[in-house]
Amino acid sequence: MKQNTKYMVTSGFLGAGKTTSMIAFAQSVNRRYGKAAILANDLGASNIVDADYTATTDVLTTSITGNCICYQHENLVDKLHQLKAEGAMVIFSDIPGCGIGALDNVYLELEKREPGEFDLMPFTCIVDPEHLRMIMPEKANLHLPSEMCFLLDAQMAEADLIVLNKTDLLDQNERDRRMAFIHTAYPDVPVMAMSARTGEGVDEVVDYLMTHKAPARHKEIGYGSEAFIAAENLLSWYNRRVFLEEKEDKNVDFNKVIGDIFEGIREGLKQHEDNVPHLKAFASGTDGDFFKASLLGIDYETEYARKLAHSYSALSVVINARAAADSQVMADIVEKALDQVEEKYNLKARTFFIETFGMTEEGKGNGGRASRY
Ligand SMILES: Nc1nc2c(ncn2[C@@H]2O[C@H](COP(=O)(O)OP(=O)(O)OP(=O)(O)O)[C@@H](O)[C@H]2O)c(=O)[nH]1
Ligand SMILES: [Mg+2]
Repeated sequence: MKQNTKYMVTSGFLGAGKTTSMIAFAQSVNRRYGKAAILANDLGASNIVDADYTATTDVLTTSITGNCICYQHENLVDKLHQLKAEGAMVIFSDIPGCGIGALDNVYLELEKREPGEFDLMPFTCIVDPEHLRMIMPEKANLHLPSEMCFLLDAQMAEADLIVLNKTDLLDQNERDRRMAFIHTAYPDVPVMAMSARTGEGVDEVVDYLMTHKAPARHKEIGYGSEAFIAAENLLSWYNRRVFLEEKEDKNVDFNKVIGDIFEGIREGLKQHEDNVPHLKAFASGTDGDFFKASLLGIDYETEYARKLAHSYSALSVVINARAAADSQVMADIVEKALDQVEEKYNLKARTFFIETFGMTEEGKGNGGRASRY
């Protein structure tokens, strides 16, 4: 009997490791089951770090931009068919933004409108052990608005499977403490642990996903509630592609340039008492040389998934910020950080793409307000 294509959505908070996990899952499937694919989803028109980064891997990949897959069903189904036609037997995708609502908007819609077309794997929430401390009894202050706690909780409550990620950062005691908390808080949801970075526990999660089906039943998690809107109101998106060129055509170490841009943004956010759950940058050089960095908040070190192996006299850099800051404030902070590196490294910056918007900001769509005059 011909097997249906399996499909899964990962949810989770900003920077929890959804993209890294999908890559690890897909590589595990490729190695042990058959062909996997990733459908990377993000908000904004284009110039998305996650899509560029995922495309550097050996995994079959495509992306959906513009809006969350929750709100573009036909487009989602078209992309799934396209990946299926390219031989994918398992497809992983993620949801951007608040990270909730895909159970109703994706799983239940697929069951209703494309019954039997895709085998839905457990709806999986990826959890960052650091973020989790915000809602554990210690109520850790990570310099993020308290409204974010609603999202962390709702994401886990909505899931068919909770995966505690980044176990490489935890000792046994810290790991046990978090697993015990999740078990107690969400007693009906299975919990597993892994490190998408080192691969520890990834095959076990994939085996679970490959052998279980999503119940695909509505859960009441406060989607659209006042608490949800309060959290959504605080998040903003920033996407930019900027071409940085050394004015005298000299080679520059762009690892340092982008590192300095991140430090400038960190300083600006600190001054405004704002934060960025996930700031990302991607740049590609020649012959597969590329750069990818993440900053998961002003209090943490910048993480490098990859640094450039060579110097360049010019490079196109994609910067994405998923911030807990006003969109205009965020835009001004990035502008200032770019001005500083232009000066320091004798660069000329040309911006080819920029967009910035609050998640709920009026005017974000392509519509206006009727004139009263
Ligand atoms: N130590 C460690 N870091 C990880 C692990 N998984 C992901 N990361 C890092 O966490 C950061 C964020 O990972 P992403 O996969 O981009 O997270 P995400 O959930 O896709 O982020 P958004 O799409 O912006 O919400 C990156 O620097 C990753 O390298 C892990 O298992 N261990
Ligand atoms: Mg991602």
